[in-house]
This record gives sequence, C-alpha cells and structure tokens, in this order.
Amino acid sequence: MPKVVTIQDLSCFGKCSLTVALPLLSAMGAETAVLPTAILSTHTLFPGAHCMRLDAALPKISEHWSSLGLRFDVIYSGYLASESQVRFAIDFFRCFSDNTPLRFVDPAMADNGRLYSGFSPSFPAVMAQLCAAADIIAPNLTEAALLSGIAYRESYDEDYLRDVLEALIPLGTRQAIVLTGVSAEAGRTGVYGLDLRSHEFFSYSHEKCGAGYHGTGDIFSSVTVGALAKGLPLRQSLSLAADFTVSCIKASQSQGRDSRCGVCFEPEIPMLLAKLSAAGV
Ligand code: PXL
Repeated sequence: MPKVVTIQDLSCFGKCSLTVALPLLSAMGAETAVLPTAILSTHTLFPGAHCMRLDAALPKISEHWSSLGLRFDVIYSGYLASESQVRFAIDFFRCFSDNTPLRFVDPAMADNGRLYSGFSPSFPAVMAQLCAAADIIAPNLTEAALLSGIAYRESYDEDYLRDVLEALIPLGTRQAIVLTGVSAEAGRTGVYGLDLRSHEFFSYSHEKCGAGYHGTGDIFSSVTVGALAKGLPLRQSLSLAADFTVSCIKASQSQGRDSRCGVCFEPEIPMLLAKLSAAGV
C-alpha cells in the first residue's frame, strides 16, 4: 500500500482540507498519515472562524517520526495556517526526502484574485520557497499570479496561461506545474500544465458547471495525489481528479447545497474507485 503524508488543517465544519483528503486517500487505497497544521471551527469563508494553530505540535510530531525512521511515498501539503508553518513544511520536505518521495504542493492561499483572510501580503513569497522544494505544484490562477508576480486576470487566453506557467519555472519545482480551474476555451474549465522535464504544455478541460463550491480544490488535489500514489501517470491522474470534482459539483447542485458547506463527494466515491480499477491501478 502506498504511504502518503498530508500536511494541512482540520476544519471541523465545511468539507475541505483533511476532512476531504483523509476519506478520499483512504478509499483510494493509500495509507495516510496526517500532520494537522491547525484546528478551525470552520474554514475561513464562514465569518468568525476560530483558528487554533498547532505550530508547537508540528516539530514534535516530525521529530518523533524521524526517531522512528518513518518514510513516505508521497508528501502532500495543502492549507498552511502561517508563514512559520510553511517554513516547517520546507524543513519537513528536506528531512523526509532521502527515499525520494513525490512532493506535491497545493499552495492553498488565495482564490478569485484575493488572498484568503488571515494571510498577509508577504505569505506568497514564503509559499514560493515551498514550491521550490516540490516535484509538482497545483496552484489556481490567483495563486499562480501571486507566485509569479504576473497580474491576475479574470479573462485570458492560452498565451496568458503559457506566460504564467513560464513565469513559474524559476521557482525551481522539478516535475510539473499544473494550473487548476482554468481553460482557454469558452464555457469550459480544467487544468493547463507544463511538464518541466519535456517542456511540453498539456491541458484537460470539461464543461464549466456554474457556481463554485468551497473545498473543490482540495477534492481535486487529494484525488490527484491518491491516483499518483497508486502509480497512475500525472495526466491521467489529473483528468480523473477533474472528472471526479465535476461529478461532485453536479451532485451538490442538484441538491441545492450552500456552496460554503462543500460538495457531496461521498456518494461519488464508488464511481471513482471503478475508474481507478479500470485504469489498472
Ligand atoms: O480549501 C482551502 C482551505 C482550507 N482550509 C481552510 C480554508 C481554506 C480556504 O478558505 O479557509 C481553513
């Protein structure tokens, strides 16, 4: 069984981060260890969320794991609650990389042109250092703009997506940069990526299905990581994750869910597992 460790918060209500990553990774057959960065009453899109940061616990967990000689096949970071937690993640990547795990960074810090509440304007520069230690990064367009210094645009063409990807190369990520929630085609959305070893651009898109739901970035990243951990190649992992995310959104729309409560991903899991097994992993 592949071993994954994920570094992100536990939002007690409003499905995202660990409450999404853990069930999905387990269902996909990955043994998953967690480094919880913070406990929040809800994610930060609900007003008045209480955030209890676990900064002091993180190095203690990591030191204990080091003393036990634990190693992982994939290290996956998501929402980190402060600059010092990003620095911790950089150290963790360094200390747990001697078996060359796949290091996947979702630089969850912004959306729709704005940083999430609670982050200062200096946060993206520290996140850029974590991206430098990653094999694959998966920013949305807002995060990519903040990491690259290119101005965020709501409407854009393929040249803009390529410019953003090229501007992210100097960060130093090793294998691939994947822009999420983008498409150069009208009425569609998906991923647009750059394979850093072959220098090839690639994309995958599907229909854009209306209102966005909170936590779908975490659903997408978790399924991508689960598929990669099982040995599926990157592009197939991304299309599987994108299709799964769309099914979750459609199921949620048909139930008229509040977008802040996240998507109904649970009933879609059997379909995901069927596709994984059809892909032979
Ligand atoms: O889904 C990203 C995310 C994760 N965790 C927390 C958040 C957010 C986005 O707002 O607030 C606590």
